[in-house]
Amino acid sequence: MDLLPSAHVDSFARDRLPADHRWPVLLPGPDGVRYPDRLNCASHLLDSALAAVGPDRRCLISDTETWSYGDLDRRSDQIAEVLVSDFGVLPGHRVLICGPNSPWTAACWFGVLKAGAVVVTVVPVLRSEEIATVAGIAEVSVALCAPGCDAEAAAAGVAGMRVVTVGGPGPDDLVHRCARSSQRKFEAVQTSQDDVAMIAFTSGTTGRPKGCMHFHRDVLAIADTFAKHVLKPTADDVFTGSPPLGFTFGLGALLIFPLYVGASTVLLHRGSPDALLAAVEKHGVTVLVTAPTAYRAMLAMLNTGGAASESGSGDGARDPRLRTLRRCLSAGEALPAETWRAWQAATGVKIIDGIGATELLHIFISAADDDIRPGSTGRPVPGWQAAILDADGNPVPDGEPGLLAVRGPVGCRYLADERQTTYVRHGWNYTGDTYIRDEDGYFWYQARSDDMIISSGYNIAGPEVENALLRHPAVLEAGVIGMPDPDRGQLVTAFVVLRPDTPAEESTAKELQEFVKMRIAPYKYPRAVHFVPELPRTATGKLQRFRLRDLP
Ligand code: 3UK
Repeated sequence: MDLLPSAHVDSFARDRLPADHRWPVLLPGPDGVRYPDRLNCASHLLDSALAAVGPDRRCLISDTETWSYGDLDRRSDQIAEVLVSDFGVLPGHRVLICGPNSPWTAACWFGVLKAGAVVVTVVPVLRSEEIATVAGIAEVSVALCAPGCDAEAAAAGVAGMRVVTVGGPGPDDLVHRCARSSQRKFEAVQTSQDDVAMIAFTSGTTGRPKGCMHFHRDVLAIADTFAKHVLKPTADDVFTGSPPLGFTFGLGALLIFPLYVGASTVLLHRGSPDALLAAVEKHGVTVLVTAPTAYRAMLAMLNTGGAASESGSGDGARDPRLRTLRRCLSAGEALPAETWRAWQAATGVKIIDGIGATELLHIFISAADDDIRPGSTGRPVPGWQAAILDADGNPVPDGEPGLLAVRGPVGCRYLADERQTTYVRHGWNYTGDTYIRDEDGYFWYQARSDDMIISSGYNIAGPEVENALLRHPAVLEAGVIGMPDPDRGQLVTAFVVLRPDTPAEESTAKELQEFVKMRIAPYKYPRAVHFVPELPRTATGKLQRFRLRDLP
């Protein structure tokens, strides 16, 4: 791969890129977008926004404070200066950021990049052992930690890693250091567009985390593809949502995309469904970003006279608290048609579903407005290509299930990891999902490829059974897996969270089984049904199907 001259003094990241022949094919962005050779994505984003909307425009909002674009620019300059002068951070060094969604966490992201360093993001709930793994792989020199995360980071005991609190009481705290720093403008390091800007660790449900390396230009490419062509935000939008800034879904949708157009973003410490509803009302939110489970949980809380179940379709009464909502985005897991319809009935808003991956930074298949086909993820985002292939790289005919393969302006580059050869094959990124493409070019999610259930010789996609269960009004959440079975190989087994007023008894299980048989091919019905108080989920909200096996 011909890379431009690097501005990194420490070449750690570039030295650990996969060998040339292991890269996927990269496509130029849509509309002939070309990025300058020297590009710092942080200063580029901020300078463009400042030029477009001015320094006084509100940018980051939390429950206690509001920062303008000028505030964010100034404080991220100070952070960069403190990193360089107090901690000796050099271009190319790795700086870990661990904190809840907040203006200071966002400012750290910009400050680290302005200093030319590489951001390593993690979700704030990580424990010391997990931090130790990630910080060890990325050889982190400084960890910027919100109070609450600093103890875990210190306990991680990573050699050579200095832990600095952000928003703590001591005089060594980053916020205090910033207040003491010179008020001069920090000249952002003029990185190369293909210098590594960030290392994002996969939220993968099993195994050792993989560090995904993304360039400065990649950060802009996700805005120039998905945000510009599908989400289409404007400067008047107010964003909020639940995904952490340490997860690329949240980083893109709650920080990059609003700043790309000069909009504002409400950063919530806790993005629980009730907190989201409250924030939408309090701040007049127009763009809401969260995962399918949270949309279902919010539906159960809305004042719409129960428009959420199958019977209550059509335009029910709309909850006045959500009247400012203009756009809703869902990713992380498949969005069932039923959830989509219930949300539209309750709010009037058509949720934009989109599949993204940490390896590819953000969303590459999606649809908005009248292009949406409920239950389908959508079509390739402009700038991206998607295909259904078999393991040898041959195309699978439309209408038949196969492996989802994609390529676009961003590609998978694991940090020194052999699993690169599993994710990237034949020049394509294989996401690990089984999909069907229909003759209109729409992509329909089936299951994670390793989650396909094989029972008595039939292939059954767990999510299809889950979606059928979710259509029953008594079902809040459902997870379906294949349990080992001597007769059938695997037994379709459902784990169900019931609404509080429904009895967890044999008759309910029978009713759910009959309900599923009436809606999808009867051989797919769950032969075993277990009622559980909640489903196991990752820090990023994904159902951990492998953990269901240990539940009964
Ligand atoms: C699954 C979906 C069906 C799918 C992510 C938006 O989820 C993100 O990244 P991860 O690395 O996981 C990737 C995997 O998650 N998935 C995500 N979205 C959907 N499945 N429909 C969807 N809409 O298995 C994929 O391979 O945690 C999502 C933006 C950035 C992200 N990192």
